[in-house]
Amino acid sequence: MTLYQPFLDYAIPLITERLDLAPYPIPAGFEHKECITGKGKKEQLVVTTSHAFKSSKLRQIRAAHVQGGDALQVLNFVIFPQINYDLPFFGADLVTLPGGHLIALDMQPLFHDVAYQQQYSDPILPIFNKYQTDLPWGGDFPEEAKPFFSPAFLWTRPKETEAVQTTVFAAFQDYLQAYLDLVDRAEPVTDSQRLAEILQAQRNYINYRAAKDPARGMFLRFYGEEWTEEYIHGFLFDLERHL
Ligand code: DBV
Repeated sequence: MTLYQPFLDYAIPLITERLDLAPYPIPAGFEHKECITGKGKKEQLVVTTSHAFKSSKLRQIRAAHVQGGDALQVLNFVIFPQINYDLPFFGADLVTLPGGHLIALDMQPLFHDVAYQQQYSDPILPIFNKYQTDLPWGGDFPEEAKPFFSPAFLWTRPKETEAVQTTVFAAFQDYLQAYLDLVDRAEPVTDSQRLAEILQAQRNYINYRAAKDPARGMFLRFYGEEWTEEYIHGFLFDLERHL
């Protein structure tokens, strides 16, 4: 089973069609990594693949896809805008573990003022509302992560795999399309004060995610410390390396 492959198979052609896409370099050793976990009958191949692109308005569009059998499927898909745009991040964390499914989808904001919400959250709220009944709030959520999410944050723990394949997949498509609509409308920022605020907000977000990556433990177990830390800082959340 590869639960999230259809999500990638949807996203990559869509961004190819809608953006002036170019490849984004993936450091050697990170395009494809595998290991075998467990012993005897529990032996399981775990494959992690990476995908990355950029466009004139988007600094990095990247996906990390972990495939390790029925009880381990992850697609973490994040879009980091160029630092001269005040666009939110597109953040999708689609996680299937032995304990169940955990889904996070959002346009993660740089700022929290009313004007920013009107521009970047309000257009998403109708989509969010459309899925609220079928994909209700998932409960327990780290307090310190709250500043990084918008009012349209879809956080849910579907009981059925079928709900992931149908409703979550539809929500992912709607959120990604709506994000690309925001990108279409975005104009570059030139005010130096505003540019400094954008850079600070991007660094806060990316440094938080690199520091608190919930996948760190999993990657450490599979691939060791050196690979994991370089993957996190040199690919998944790499802004500091490119300033
Ligand atoms: N999460 C990532 C990356 C992943 C990834 C790069 C490549 O940011 C996977 C893989 N997320 C992943 C895994 C788990 C989670 C959980 C494997 C399960 C961890 C475990 O239970 O062992 C949203 N993701 C989570 C959780 C949240 C998120 C809230 C629950 C774990 C927890 O309580 O911390 N997405 C995540 C998050 C931000 C975000 C915290 C913050 C800005 O954008």
